Amino acid sequence: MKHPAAVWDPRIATAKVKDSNGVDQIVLRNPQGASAKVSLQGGHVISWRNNRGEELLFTSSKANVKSPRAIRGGICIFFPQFGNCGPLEQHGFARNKLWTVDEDPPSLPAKDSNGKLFVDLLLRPSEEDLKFWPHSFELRLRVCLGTDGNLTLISRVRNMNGKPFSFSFAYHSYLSVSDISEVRVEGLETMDYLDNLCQRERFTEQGDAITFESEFDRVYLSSPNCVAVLDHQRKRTFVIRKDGLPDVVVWNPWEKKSKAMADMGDEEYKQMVCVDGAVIERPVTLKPGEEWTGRLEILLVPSSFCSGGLCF
Ligand code: TA6
Repeated sequence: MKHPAAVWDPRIATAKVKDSNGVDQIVLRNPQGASAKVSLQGGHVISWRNNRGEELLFTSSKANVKSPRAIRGGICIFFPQFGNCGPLEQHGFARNKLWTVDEDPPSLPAKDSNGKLFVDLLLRPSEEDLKFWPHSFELRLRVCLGTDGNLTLISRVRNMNGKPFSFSFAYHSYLSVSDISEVRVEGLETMDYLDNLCQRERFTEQGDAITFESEFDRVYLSSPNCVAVLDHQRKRTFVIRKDGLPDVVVWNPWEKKSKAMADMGDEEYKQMVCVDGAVIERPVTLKPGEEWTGRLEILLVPSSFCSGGLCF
């Protein structure tokens, strides 16, 4: 199934620019001044700014922008696997591939019926991909920027194969925070989780909200469709709404791991937290011709708004 038809409005301030490697990036900018930028390298959202021009996604100052591999920051897609098993690269190949703009019209950013700006990207497997993962698919990513500055990512995976296949998926989202020690994640209380720091052993979250005081790497299972990331120092909250994405990954590498990562500054772990809408525990299985959709919306609100029932 294709995305609904859209109207191309040439007056909208959108642009196609090239990065230092000559790869196209699509910029969406709404009339209020909020913007989002997505690279065809990886279908990677590399920037999301509010109408004051503040960057809302973390990107490391040491991110390797010369490499064709995913940069450390923004929002990238893990597909068709989460983690590192079998012949595929860690978290699958989608984030390391060159995507195209979906040429089924419009070929440039456009507006949907709700006034959201969007661009559609497409990934099909290369011959090389098929050697390691022999399943023909189409992965479509719609990146939308609302009039309110909300960022929405809608992915569709279609089975173009003669046989069923299964996959995992995550929107690996680096949120920019003032100081990780001042951050709380709400909405995952009492959830079961797999702890990646304990060989994926299963535990149940006991505490109140999640807070951070050391390395953190968990997959919360069958979680509610809304999670809030409160940044006390900035007095603002990221509200993450999701659909088709039952699991939530929460990750902060903390100091020791950051120091071991070539593309991360030693102290930069303080300014980020990854909260990923994902499908991990029970991979999606698609029969021939079937399609799956996973939708993630992130909005930023003053923290005082959060108790007003945006989520819970
Ligand atoms: O749980 C998130 C995670 O799998 C972490 O273990 C960490 O490795 C992170 O993703 C980033 O992975 P990357 O391959 O981008 O270094």
